Amino acid sequence: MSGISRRKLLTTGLTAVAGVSGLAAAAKLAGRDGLIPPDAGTLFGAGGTLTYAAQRILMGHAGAREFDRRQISTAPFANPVDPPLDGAFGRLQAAGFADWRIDVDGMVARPASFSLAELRSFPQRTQITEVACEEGWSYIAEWTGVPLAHILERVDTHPQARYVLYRSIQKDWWDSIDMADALHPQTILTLAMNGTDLPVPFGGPVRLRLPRQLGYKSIKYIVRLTLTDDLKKFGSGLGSSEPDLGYSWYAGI
Ligand SMILES: Nc1nc2c(c(=O)[nH]1)N[C@H]1C(S)=C(S)[C@@H](COP(=O)(O)O)O[C@H]1N2
Ligand SMILES: [Mo]
Repeated sequence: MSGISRRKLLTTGLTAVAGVSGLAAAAKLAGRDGLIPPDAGTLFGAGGTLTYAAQRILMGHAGAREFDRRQISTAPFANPVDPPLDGAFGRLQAAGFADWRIDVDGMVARPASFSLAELRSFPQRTQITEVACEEGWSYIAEWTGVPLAHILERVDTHPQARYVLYRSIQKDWWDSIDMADALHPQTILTLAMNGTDLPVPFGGPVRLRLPRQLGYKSIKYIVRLTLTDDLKKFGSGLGSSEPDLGYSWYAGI
């Protein structure tokens, strides 16, 4: 899709949601680079562009719904990971994840590498939120971890950084979010679930939980965070591994 027709589509969609009075402001905002997702030119990106711009403009920093303790699912569903975990993961697991590290690099003043013990010593947030899978199931659990915003503050993110790329030990799984999601208080590097260490099937020892977006953006087994201003430099340039599988980069709910 060309830039012009994409912008027209975006403007049309925003008219419907923003109303005529807000149109001029909405079109101006949507035309800014930040509201065109990296996969906008793909089949799945077209719908995502409308949702992304509309949600950013209309909802700003609204949070995902949080639930009561009694709403926690008694039988949460762990989607089997694909591909299965390999020997390198097994060796780290056998050592109680003592050598697990999350490296933080890219557009930061102080690149760093954090152990799980260090992550546990940072301020924690606990929240009861839902994992909603694009395939239709969902469950509610209590998640505890370090807000990603805290990590970004520690490494002193450059003001020019626009995205956080996050990678799993499973090389096929990586993704990225914009700074609005990265700095949102509900975006946490999750270390515990329902009061115990995060179980491996749910992404333990550490998973990025992003309750404002669909389940596939909550990548398990995080080993690296990279701050960037240009997603085209990574993979096939679409911002994550999922567009290649047919999932849109932006999956706001
Ligand atoms: N590393 C990794 N992260 C992953 C996956 C995966 O296979 N590997 N699957 C994703 C998909 S498609 C979904 S729907 C959710 C499933 O989360 P759950 O197992 O907690 O239900 O995890 C996401 N994170
Ligand atoms: Mo999924």
